[in-house]
Amino acid sequence: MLAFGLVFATLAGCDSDEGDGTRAEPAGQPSDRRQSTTEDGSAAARGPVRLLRLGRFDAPTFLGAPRGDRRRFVVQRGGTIVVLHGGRQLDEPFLDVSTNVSTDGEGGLLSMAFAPDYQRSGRFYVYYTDREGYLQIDQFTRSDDPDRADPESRRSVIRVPHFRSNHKGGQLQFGPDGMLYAGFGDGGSGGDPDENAQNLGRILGKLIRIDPRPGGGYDVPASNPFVGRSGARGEIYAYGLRNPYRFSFDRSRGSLNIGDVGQDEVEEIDYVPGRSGGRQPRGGYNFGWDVFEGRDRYEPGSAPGDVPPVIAHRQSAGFCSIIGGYVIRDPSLRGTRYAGRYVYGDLCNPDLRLAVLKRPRASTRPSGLRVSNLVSFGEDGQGRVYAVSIDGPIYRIGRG
Ligand SMILES: [Ca+2]
Ligand SMILES: [Ca+2]
Repeated sequence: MLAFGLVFATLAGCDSDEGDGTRAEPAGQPSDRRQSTTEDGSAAARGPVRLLRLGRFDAPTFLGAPRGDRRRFVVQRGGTIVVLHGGRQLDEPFLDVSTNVSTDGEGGLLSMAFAPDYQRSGRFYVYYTDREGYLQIDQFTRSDDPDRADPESRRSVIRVPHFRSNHKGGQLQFGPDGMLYAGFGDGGSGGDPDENAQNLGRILGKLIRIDPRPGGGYDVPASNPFVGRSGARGEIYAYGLRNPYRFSFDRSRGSLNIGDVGQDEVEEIDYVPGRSGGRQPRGGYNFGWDVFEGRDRYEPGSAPGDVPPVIAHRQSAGFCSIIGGYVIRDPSLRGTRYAGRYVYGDLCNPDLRLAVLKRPRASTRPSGLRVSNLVSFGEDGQGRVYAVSIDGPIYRIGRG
């Protein structure tokens, strides 16, 4: 297994993938206005699908935006979030929590999520590893300036002790139901030594589903699958996960898609179809770790109701840390082979892959697009999808 943190710390040299963008961009000029013309140019709207370079950032880990908003927000590992208007990056960050953030191991500021009612409430959430060894989710509120958060508005939502350097989780997503979902790794090291992932009494190795309170903290929705079960944490939505570093909901059909980073052999994608009306699955799933790694038996024991992955890639084939992505619902990609496909990748294997998700097994193939040191995907307010490299560049998957 290749540790995520080691790769984070290893900046690759010149990246030939950058030639896939429509323009070469001088290094260190992320706010080059000409890029916005290129990246958003309507003249290119009917061209082939390619990687359109958005810019270069400081160890970016995620990209997001409020629903319907035309801006893009880039999360940077050290603790800042920057705003782009068109292709132009504003000088002042939207938020700077770098004094709270630790970048040890696989840590850092790892993602953000905007409340579904963000236009009215101004509330958003960030996920980071703090300097005391905790996984921390905070709520902040926009200031009177729409391009700046109010740094004084911080409210802690949840704080989870996690004292090893790896398997920090890191994803926040609002579901189709308006609830906040977060992914926590199993506690780190290897082989889940604390046996967290199969233990419903612990919150590590899980996806959780919570309803944040405006004043801080959260409520557990009564509809959560383990509410009322003796010895189980009511927050848990799914379990048996090793490091669900990236997961998403299909914004059209509500399906749950998880990239669960493997141990020494297998990287996997987990998939549960949504319900009618684009609603998310009910929850309660056991994705098998650490009784199973992919479809392989890993440790003795039982994993009741194990839901095996729909895609498994062996590390012997060049995979090391799978990076879950999104089902592409970008209207500008209608009629292309990207529409309705799930895009995902891997930190070590530069091929971005496209899958038709279905149970029990999905079909998958390389897209032809390649990004080195892929660390995340992102989806903006229009449903456009991006690939993020920890080396700095972010690309939109678009026509140009
Ligand atoms: Ca174990
Ligand atoms: Ca699994």
